[in-house]
Amino acid sequence: MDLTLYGYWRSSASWRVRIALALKNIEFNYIPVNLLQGGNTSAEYLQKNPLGQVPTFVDGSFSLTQSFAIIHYIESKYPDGPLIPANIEQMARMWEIAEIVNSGIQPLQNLPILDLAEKSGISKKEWAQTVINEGFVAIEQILRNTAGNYCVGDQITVADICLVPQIYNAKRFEVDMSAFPIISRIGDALNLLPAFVKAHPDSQSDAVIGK
Ligand SMILES: N[C@@H](CCC(=O)N[C@@H](CS)C(=O)NCC(=O)O)C(=O)O
Repeated sequence: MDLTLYGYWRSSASWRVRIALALKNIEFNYIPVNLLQGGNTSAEYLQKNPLGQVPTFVDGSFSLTQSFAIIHYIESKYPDGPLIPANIEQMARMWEIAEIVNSGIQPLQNLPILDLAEKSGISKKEWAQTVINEGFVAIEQILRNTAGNYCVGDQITVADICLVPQIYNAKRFEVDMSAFPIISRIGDALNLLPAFVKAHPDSQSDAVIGK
């Protein structure tokens, strides 16, 4: 097997790539990078990922970082079971939702930012709840017009791939999900699907259950 994913069980960006691979039934080697023990800042790992983040995806001699770039690559190389709608308006809407998570929420609730917030006197929980709530209010509003079974109609897309890990984080930080009925309904439906079960943090070799 020539495909390798460097990830961390509870990293939402790694989780997105795992979901994409699972939905397309693509097998890969999984190499855990322990973020809590600084595995992402070792000299060896920084050669693969200069930002010192996960995921990193390696296909033979081709190495790639950034979950969206990786998912694009996977989608282009393995087009069966498309994760991006063919309809351009739906595609644009999908990226709109995905980017709210990717740019508007996830980077702001990353470990180093949570540490900074705490040093500035705002608890990690309050900070995370604020940024997740703001993003989810926007997404819930968009979903009122776009959702079918999933975020954009009935096709599972990159928007759903981003949403599921973000809901997990929202629950970790005790965000009141009753304000987000469509997000909750879609998340519940997706979490029952075998690909999402396979990609879940608790199913990974580096999972620390009960944390
Ligand atoms: N935009 C990047 C985000 C990657 C990212 O934020 N990874 C986090 C885990 S979800 C990470 O490695 N954090 C460790 C750190 O920043 O020290 C992507 O989509 O791949």
